[in-house]
Amino acid sequence: MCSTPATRSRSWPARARPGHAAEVAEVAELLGAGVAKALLGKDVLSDELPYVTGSVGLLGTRPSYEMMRDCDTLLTIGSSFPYSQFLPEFGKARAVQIDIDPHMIGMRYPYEVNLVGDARATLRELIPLLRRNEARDWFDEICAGVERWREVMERRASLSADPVNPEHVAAALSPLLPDHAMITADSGSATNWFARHVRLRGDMRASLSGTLATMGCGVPYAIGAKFAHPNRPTIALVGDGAMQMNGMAELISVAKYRHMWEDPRLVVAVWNNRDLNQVTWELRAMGGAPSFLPSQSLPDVSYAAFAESIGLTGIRVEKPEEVEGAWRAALAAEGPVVLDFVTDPSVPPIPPHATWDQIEATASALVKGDAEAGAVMKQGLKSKLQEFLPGGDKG
Ligand SMILES: Cc1ncc(C[n+]2csc(CCOP(=O)(O)OP(=O)(O)O)c2C)c(N)n1
Ligand SMILES: [Mg+2]
Repeated sequence: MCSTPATRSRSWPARARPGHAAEVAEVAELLGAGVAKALLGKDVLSDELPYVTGSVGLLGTRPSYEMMRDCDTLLTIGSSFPYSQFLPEFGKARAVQIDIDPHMIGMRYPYEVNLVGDARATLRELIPLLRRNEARDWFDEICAGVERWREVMERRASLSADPVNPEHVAAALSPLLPDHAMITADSGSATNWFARHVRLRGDMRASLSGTLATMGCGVPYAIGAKFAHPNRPTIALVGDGAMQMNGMAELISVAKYRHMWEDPRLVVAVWNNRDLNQVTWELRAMGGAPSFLPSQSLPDVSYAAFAESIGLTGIRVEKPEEVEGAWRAALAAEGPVVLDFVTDPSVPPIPPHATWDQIEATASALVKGDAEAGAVMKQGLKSKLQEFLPGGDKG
């Protein structure tokens, strides 16, 4: 996606509270800008708005990446998003920052105008000073990129895998999410699928370990969310490594406190891929190192059977066609449910910029004797191919 130099454009990651959504949307519409969100701010603005490009960063979307790359102006609202390689190149965009914390001012980008204040109050004072940008070509391009990305994501999620495509698990949840749902995501490959496939809307809330990216946050965050809002359904998206680290023990707390919650629904969805998969991919993509099975592989534990053993409901899902029904059953249940999705570890979380270097590094890891080489290569190419299909992302 390209903007002409003459096009006045704005893009910004945001970590404002949902209460600021109306002002953020008004500014975007006035300026003909797109909005990218740091992961911790995913619930600030609805993913259903056509100009919301989704998450930004390594776990982000291609439209966010392109918008940051090509914009001529950056407005950052309440964000400490630190990865400057996913912001506009220094000196390329003129930048304005709004943050309530003066320590954040100028930390991540050379901002020309720094406004210390509450996001909503500051935007309210800013809005009357803005003129509507009549040139809508940049805005239209953003919206077209978002639409194209959604189609690519749908196709990726619909690919077959062995046995269940992990992207399909997240994609199937998204349209079923109840209003007022609260979602927590652990740190692992499923964080990618949460970032890219789960579309938040209305007053849904979501959180994860945004700064530390620690494993093990998913289930305890969900328990905390239930205590904060016992009348809202909660869904935790968790890897099997995190379950083995502490999530299974946390289920005992779920069993203990479940009767204190007015809305009984707490769903713990496990991506059971028998692997510390996010790191396996980091090793493959960044270092070109083959996956080292003794440190990466995990025992196949029945999370569903464990749930049943402590009085919760457990459902093991081994076939793609069972995924949607399992989500529906869990979201209609009268108590906490553990969904044990047996997913394929060879589906790659391709980064939003997917350079040839990274593809080559992946390939070289495979040549060096990765145990899953064949399956990985097949799945990676299948996924990448989706971006080049008609209507797909050509960039
Ligand atoms: C406490 C902690 N230890 C290690 C890491 C590094 N790390 C990030 S993701 C990951 C693998 C997570 O495995 P799993 O929970 O099975 O999820 P998957 O990536 O397989 O979906 C590891 C080891 C971390 N972020 N936090
Ligand atoms: Mg795993």
